[in-house]
Amino acid sequence: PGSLDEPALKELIADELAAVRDRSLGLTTGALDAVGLTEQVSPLMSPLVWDLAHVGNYEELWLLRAAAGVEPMRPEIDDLYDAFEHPRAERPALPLLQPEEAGAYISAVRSKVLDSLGSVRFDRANPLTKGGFVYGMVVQHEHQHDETMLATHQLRKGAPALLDPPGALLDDHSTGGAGEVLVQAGLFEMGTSDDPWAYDNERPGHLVDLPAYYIDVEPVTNAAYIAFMEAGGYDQPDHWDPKGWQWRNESGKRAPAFWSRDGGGHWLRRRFGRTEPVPLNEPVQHVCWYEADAYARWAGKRLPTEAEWEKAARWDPLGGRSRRYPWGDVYENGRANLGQQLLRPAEAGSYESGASAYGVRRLLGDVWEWTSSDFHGYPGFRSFPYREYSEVFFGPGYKVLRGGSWATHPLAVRGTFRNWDYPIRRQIFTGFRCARTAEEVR
Ligand code: AVJ
Ligand code: FE
Repeated sequence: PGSLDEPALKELIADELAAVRDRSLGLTTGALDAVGLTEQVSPLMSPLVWDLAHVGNYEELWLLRAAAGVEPMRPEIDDLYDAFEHPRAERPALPLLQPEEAGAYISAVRSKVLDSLGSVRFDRANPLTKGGFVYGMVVQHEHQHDETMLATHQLRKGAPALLDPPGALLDDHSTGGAGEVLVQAGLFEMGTSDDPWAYDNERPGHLVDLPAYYIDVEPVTNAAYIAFMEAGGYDQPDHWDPKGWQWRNESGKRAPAFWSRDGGGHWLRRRFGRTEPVPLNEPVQHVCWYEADAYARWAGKRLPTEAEWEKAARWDPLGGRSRRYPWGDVYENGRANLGQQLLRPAEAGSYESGASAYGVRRLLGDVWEWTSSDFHGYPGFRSFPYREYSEVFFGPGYKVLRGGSWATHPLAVRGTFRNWDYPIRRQIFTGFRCARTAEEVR
């Protein structure tokens, strides 16, 4: 979006608004009946019909009221769809709009947005509209909720929902083993000050000096994770953070979420309502931060900090600058498993063309990657346009996740993008890779 003039940017925005709405409808009214849309499958998740009306209400607040100065359409429902008024567990008991009414409301909002798009000036002096920021925020917000809806689908029991069939995996395999690469000590630019659609928590760009470290070329696979399990990894308190050991004891978990064993002792997983053998060569998915942290200690490594993750993904040591994506500054299809194409991570060695300058692969897409870092604002952070997007989550309670998953849309992730969750959470599409500090060269 950074290189387009205002008319071209508005055309892109209209196209992306249409595309994300197709995606949202495919995950809701196109996938389940009214019962399926209004039930709650887990206290961690909203009923899907809440997400559907919430994205429309957010669009009304930001694109109609804030950007276009349009009068509220349904101010009486704002409270129902304010995520801070009602935690997820409470949402099924609210007088929510039923699926048909929710669909009518969000499409009424959308037509007014399209009617007003031509007359809203993308004024450079107004940070809300500069570069189309608030439109980019709303498109990303809906895609983020679509990923959340996929997590809800994954948690559902019973008959599989009618999700779009997965596409084919591009044949882009490398043959080499994974291993790790050395990232030399030195400065890199973390975050961004000029990416037009970056969130407040990605800003401002700033220099970070890191000691040398090794980082895994690929995310940890199911095979490697099973080796940890078979070596008694879940039974060795030495591998675990004390709070992780407490989680292990209280939860009773001894395998990634959605895994079970068949009669012969082989690992199975449930994926969108169907049970299948665990593919050994795919990145492990649905592990919490404590499990990732324990695995890394067992392997003689540790999780990367988020700065280490970002340097490996973005820094070009020859060019002396950070890039938007591992492979360069422009998004290109086929370089990462993003956008709900496969409905699962791809096997090890895929997407070699998405490697970073350091040769680190699959940093974007496949699985969100846990980092060792707590979620904080960068030096000079300023909340924009509202504190509840990120600032209220800063602190030691949340761990940072990087890189997006197969369920993340390309517009809702980049090398600077930061996600966060509690260290006990496993319902998101999350795996990890390991790192270790390089010994000092004497
Ligand atoms: C950035 C994924 C943690 O889902 O809570 C959605 C995104 N913010 N609506 C979330 C978000 C407001 C957020 N995460
Ligand atoms: Fe939201």
